[in-house]
Formats: sequence, C-alpha cells, structure tokens
Amino acid sequence: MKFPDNFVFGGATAAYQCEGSTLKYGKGKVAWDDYLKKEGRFSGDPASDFYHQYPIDLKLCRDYGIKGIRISIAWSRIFPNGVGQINQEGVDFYHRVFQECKKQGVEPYVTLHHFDTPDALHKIGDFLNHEIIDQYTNYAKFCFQEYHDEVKYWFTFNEVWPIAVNQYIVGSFPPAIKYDIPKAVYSMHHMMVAHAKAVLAFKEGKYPGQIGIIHSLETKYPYNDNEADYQATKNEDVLANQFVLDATFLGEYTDETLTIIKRLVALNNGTFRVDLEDLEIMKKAAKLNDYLGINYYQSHFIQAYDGENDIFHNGTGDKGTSRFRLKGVGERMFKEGIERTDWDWLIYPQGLYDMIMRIKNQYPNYKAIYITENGMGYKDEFVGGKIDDTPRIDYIRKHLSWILKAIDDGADVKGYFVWSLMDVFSWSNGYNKRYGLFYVDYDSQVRYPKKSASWFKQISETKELD
Ligand code: BGP
Repeated sequence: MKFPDNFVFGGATAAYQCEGSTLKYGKGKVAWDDYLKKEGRFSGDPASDFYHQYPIDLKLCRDYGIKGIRISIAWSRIFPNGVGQINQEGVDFYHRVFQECKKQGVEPYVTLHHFDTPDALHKIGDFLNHEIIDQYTNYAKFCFQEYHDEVKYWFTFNEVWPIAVNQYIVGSFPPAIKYDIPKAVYSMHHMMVAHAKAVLAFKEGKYPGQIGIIHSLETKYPYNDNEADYQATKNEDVLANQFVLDATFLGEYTDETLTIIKRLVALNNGTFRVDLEDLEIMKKAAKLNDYLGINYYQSHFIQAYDGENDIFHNGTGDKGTSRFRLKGVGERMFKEGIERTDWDWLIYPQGLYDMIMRIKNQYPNYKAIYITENGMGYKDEFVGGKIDDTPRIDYIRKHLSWILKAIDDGADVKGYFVWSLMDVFSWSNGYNKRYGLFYVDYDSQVRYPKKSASWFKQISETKELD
C-alpha cells in the first residue's frame, strides 16, 4: 500500500518550543517566562534557537525530503502586549522565515496560537475572559493580511483541550490551577468561539488558502467491559474530544454533550451557559473549516472513579509515576500488554485509526484531515555523533500503517507531520524528552540527523512504508 502522490510528509514545531530569544527583538512576555523562572527547572531559552538557525533547519528539510513545516507565530512577537502596538522586528522575522521556506521548497503550515497567549492578556484571565476572543481575532486578521502571499495553510489554535486541562485541571501549565472543570470548559468554549471568528474573518477577507483547527484527540476505551466503565469512558471522551469536535463541525453542542458537560460542571459547583450570539458565530463557521488537524500520541483506558481528585503529572520520565483520577469522570489505567513511553504515554496506534474513522462517520463535513503531530518522546543517546532511535522509527511506522488503513477505508488524510522536526523544548518536561528527527546539541546548537531522519526521507520520497 502506498500513500497518495500528493500526501505531505512534514515536520512540526511551535514558536515557544524552538525559537528561543524569548525576550529579545521586541518580543513581549508570555506567562511561561515567569512561570518557568519560578519553577526553576528549565527555561524557554535557548530552546533550539530557531530564531537564528531557521535557514539551517529549512535546509535540513530540503535535504531530508521534508516537504512541509508546521511553525507557529508567536502572538507576542507581533503584538508585545497582545493588542495595540506592533513590533515590526517580529513581523519581519516571520517574513524572513516564509521566504526561506519558499527558497528551500518547504510549504509552511502556520498556527496562530500554540499555548502562548501574551502575558498581558493571560493576566486578565486568558480565554476565561470573553474579551480575549476579539483581541485574538484582531491578531488573526493582522496575520492573514500581512502574510497571505506567503502562507496558504492556516490553523487557528493548537490543542484546545490540552490548554484547558493543563491550565485548570492538571495544573502543569500556567496559571497552574488544579481540578477546576468549570474553568476548563469555559476556556475551551471561548477558544472555539475565537476559532470561529477567525475562520469567518479569513473567509470574509477572501484570502487565498485554507484554514482549520488542530485538536489533540486521544481515543478513550473502557478498561473493563462493564456499564460503569463505559459511562466513565463517555465522560472523558465528551470532555476531551466530543465537546471541541461538536463546536468545530456542528457549531453547537449536542444534547448528549451538553448533558454530560453540565453534570460535570455542576459537580464542581459551576454552571455552563452559552451566549446565543456566540453560538450563531460558531454555527456559521462550522461549515467553513477546510480541514482538521489531529495531534495524536496516545489513547486511554478508563475505569469508573468517584473518589477524590488525584492527578500526578509525570514530567521527569520516571516510568510508572503518573496518576489521573478525576472525580465523577474516571480514572486512566495502564493496561497489560500495552507499551508505554517513559512518561507513561500509552502506545496504541490503532487509536489513531479509530479516531479518524469516528470523525469520518460522526462529522461527515470534516472535508480533510492532516495528522499535524505524532511522534515519540525518548531519551535519545548521542554516541559519537550518531543517534540510533529505532524505537521512534517503530512508533512512527506503526502509526503510519494505521493511517494507510484509514485512507484505504475511505478517510481523506492529506498529510503527516512528525513531532518534532528537530528536538525542541518540552513545556512541562524540559529538554530530556526529545522527539526530533534531528538531534540538537543545546550548547552548540549543532543539529545531527538521527537514524529516523534517513528512514523518514525514504518514506517521504517513495510514499511507501517499509
Ligand atoms: C502536544 C503539543 C506540542 C508538544 C507535544 C509533545 O500536545 O502540541 O507542543 O509539546 O504535545 O508533548 P510533550 O512536550 O509534553 O511531551
């Protein structure tokens, strides 16, 4: 079986995780800057110094058959305070990057928001604050207007649920609040309204190109074959997947989604009400998405759970330390026979196939899918300039083979972006969790192709899986 001729094999990055220069060249602060400083474990500088190394990274793309690059624009490089004054140096930087993409024959796929709301707006509530919706829309409009000659593929947000769950339930992203389901739900809803407004602005502006959103979609399965575990699985799925998928493709929440969300919010002493004007906007935009980006790393097996909230984030790679028990929702279980990474992410490639087919069936207006992130966090060993990352190759190969099956079964999947192009900074895990096709020596910023880079080149060039 072969991938279609026009299938894109790409590499993914995100501004804060690769650019470095977090407070240089006029860039405004993001909440991560102070948060990471306070935590004292690691910093967003120098990351992979993409700000200066981008010509090298794009040359590597060309040399290794990587035809697309996912990058994100840092909102606070353009608008240091989120709104108002523009930082021309930041605007020019992305022009230089896009021009270099063109020179090297690499198509840019650009995300407008990848976990990095400007600090000035984060401080007034981030996406809990309804006002941020319009500020985000203005920033999006500015980017469409400024870069429409250079960028043809846009994504409004990267991963609405992970932002919400990590900020307000797990507490591993600033403002590090734990177990607050109502806040997570409101923040997701407001991001979905902001997404809808940006899509409408893009279409009304008649810009060339296409637009969509990226969701992290982890398939949920019942741990035991019993009613209670089925219900728990449903709870997690609705909260993490169905809520944002309904918003994206229906422009409203189904009765099933609303019933579960309202129950979970009420259990946490909250209420969830949707503004009718916002709903109108979501409904209009739902028909206009050109594609969906899916980030997929793992699936979960869920058991019923009614005890107290108890979540521990394994951010060190000490296998077996993570716990996720959410009162009234469910408990994520390890499962015998299913491998895990050192960070306890369950390796279950079939989950990606199941998710793609579920979207095809449940949301037939999805139009097209890109796998915008997939890859394996691994403690790579650097031996005399060589990095043998065979486990990563196995991981990617298995996922690609399930994507081929989904295409064969009628799903329109147009591309695959490995996370990550080169090693980058990992938000809550720092620098020992590497994902890249290219190893980055963070002291010298020299790049070394890993075994996976040569393997990936061959797949990209032949479109055939070995
Ligand atoms: C996704 C994010 C990426 C990236 C990746 C790996 O959720 O979009 O930014 O970080 O996950 O996650 P981590 O770095 O936590 O291992």
